[in-house]
Amino acid sequence: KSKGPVVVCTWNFHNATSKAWEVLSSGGFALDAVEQGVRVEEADVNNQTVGKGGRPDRDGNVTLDACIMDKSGNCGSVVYLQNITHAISVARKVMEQTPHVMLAGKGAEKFAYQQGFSKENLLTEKSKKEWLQWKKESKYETIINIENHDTIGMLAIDKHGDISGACTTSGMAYKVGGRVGDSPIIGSGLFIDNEVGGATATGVGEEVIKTVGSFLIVELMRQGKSPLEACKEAVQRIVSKNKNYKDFQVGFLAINKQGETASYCIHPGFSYSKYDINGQSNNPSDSYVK
Ligand code: SD4
Repeated sequence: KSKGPVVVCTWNFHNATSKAWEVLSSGGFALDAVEQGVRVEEADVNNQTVGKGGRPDRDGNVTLDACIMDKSGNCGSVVYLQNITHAISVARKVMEQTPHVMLAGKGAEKFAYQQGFSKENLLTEKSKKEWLQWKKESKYETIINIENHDTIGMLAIDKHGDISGACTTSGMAYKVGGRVGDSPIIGSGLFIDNEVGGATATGVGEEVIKTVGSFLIVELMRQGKSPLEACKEAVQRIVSKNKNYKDFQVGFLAINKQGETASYCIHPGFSYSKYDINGQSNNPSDSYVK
């Protein structure tokens, strides 16, 4: 049993863990905490990797991926969602209001409007300007630790000891139209098993999908590994399968049922934000490449 509530999220998204802690410290559920937490970043137009203000695909469309998973193993996901800021809340509606797990594109958007979400333009002037600049050369490359923050994946344990998680992103900047990353894929960008723990991922989603990273980490913890050992082994798996690992970043974050947390990544620069009874902290991640 864990020692009280705790929340962690990828990168130094301290506003997000603060919001989640508000929910947890007043006795709220982990599921509400992670949804409320990541919504902070979705709404922040200065965060160009999540929600509103996110960088577009190469055609200039901002397309969002998100998923959420609760203590009972229920999950909801949206992929290639356009014109809606809070993809995570649409994912939660998919989980709670439909018999399905995943909705894509136009169908997801239509469902969101039916659920009362409003249509918004997600492409800010800043992101539009940068995209137009990028178009001049149209060179697609993934930038390691882009501005030191990207996808937000969040894991929380509430006062009942129950675990939930959420993950939301605008994906890789200037991706091919239609591209979906790991973030909305249950088992890749996020996985929760309330008996064991949870894990979430950030970085180049293709590499995470190929090794089903978050599921792998939870299964390794089930076998007795600590969160750190499990994250390390998942990074090791990617590195051993792809000789180009020097060119891309992947970072994993995990929590176990006892409330122990850890992260590990390929390249230095990744960190995670944590909030528990001891307050808030930024936790730099150990990395495979030193
Ligand atoms: C993805 N892992 O879509 C996500 C987020 C990302 O740089 O863009 N990371 O692959």
